Parts: sequence; structure tokens; C-alpha cells
Amino acid sequence: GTLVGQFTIGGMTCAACVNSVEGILRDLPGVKRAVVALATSLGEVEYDPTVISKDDIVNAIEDAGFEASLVQ
Ligand code: 9UX
Repeated sequence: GTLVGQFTIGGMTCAACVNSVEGILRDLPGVKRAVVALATSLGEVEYDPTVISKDDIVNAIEDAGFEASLVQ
């Protein structure tokens, strides 16, 4: 099965940032779908929790130079 996680992503200032973050997320093992919105700084990620965790997703975004946190 899959879960959907919502993340606040900081540091995105143009549309290319959004494409970059979406590409990073979609390349992660276990990620099925990723949509990022510049206006709201929100990312929604559908993922397989047996392959990747929410913390792994946060770390991948931060490794790319953006800030990320889980939305409760
Ligand atoms: Mo736009 Mo984002 O020129 O890292 S790509 S600010």
C-alpha cells in the first residue's frame, strides 16, 4: 500500500526550484507521486512506507539545499 505525506518546503523561490524538488522526490525509491506548489510551499508525496519513511523524504529535500518539515 501507499501513504500520502504532506511537507512544508522552504527556500523555493522560482518555478525551477519546484521542478527540481519534484524531480528529487520522484527519483527516490518508494516514491510513487510528488506534487509541489510554489505558492503554498507545500509538497504532497505518495510513497510506499515499506521502502521509504517520511524522515527519509525530509532528509532528501534538505540534502538538496531546501528546508523541509512534516505537516501534521
Ligand atoms: Mo530559481 Mo531555485 O532561478 O533553487 S531554481 S531560485
